[in-house]
Amino acid sequence: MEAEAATPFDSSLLEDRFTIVPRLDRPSTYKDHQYQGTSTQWSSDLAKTTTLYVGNLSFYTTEEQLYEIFTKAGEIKRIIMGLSRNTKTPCGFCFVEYYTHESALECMKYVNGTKLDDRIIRTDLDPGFREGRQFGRGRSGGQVRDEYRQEYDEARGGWGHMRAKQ
Ligand code: GTA
Repeated sequence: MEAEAATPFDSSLLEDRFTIVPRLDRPSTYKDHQYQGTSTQWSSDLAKTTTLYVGNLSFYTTEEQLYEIFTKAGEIKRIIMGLSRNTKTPCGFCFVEYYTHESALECMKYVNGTKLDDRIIRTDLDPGFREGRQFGRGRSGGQVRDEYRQEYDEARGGWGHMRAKQ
């Protein structure tokens, strides 16, 4: 009897199975340095929050586009656009408030990491919006991380502020 030819081993199957995928449904280690409570309070606020911070947005993404994508995770109470402190124009982030904590968790699982205006957006659980938090805290009025950005990013205002000064 003739031996059956062995099926060639496809190593890519192994890679697919064992690649470690970052968990997108967990909050980051970020803590707002202007938050008034302790780290424990921050964590317990996150455990029941209905609010998300959304980062890596294009400066050109509109509130209407945000409603369209974030409504997939649940009914939205309000969206607060992140604005440059100086120009009062969008600077690449926003807060999304849902009616329920479950919607916020759904958003972390299914909207986090998706593409909007060709950018991978990042959502993070947030203890809740307070007046003033909608403004960038960078020296130029935009987001702090944009000041340190090394690469040119047209959809986020071009060069980072610090780089532009070099
Ligand atoms: N829930 O991840 C987040 C998040 N981020 C990044 C900003 N916000 C967030 N909220 C949640 N999760 O209301 C919120 C803030 C605020 C609004 C705008 O968005 O709570 P911002 O981005 O302009 O300012 O916030 P923030 O958050 O204070 O800046 P960040 O990135 O944490 O920076 C803190 C410190 O680290 C600063 O002292 C800065 O000098 C330094 N730093 C930051 N990035 C770099 C870098 N790449 N290199 C060197 N130093 C850096």
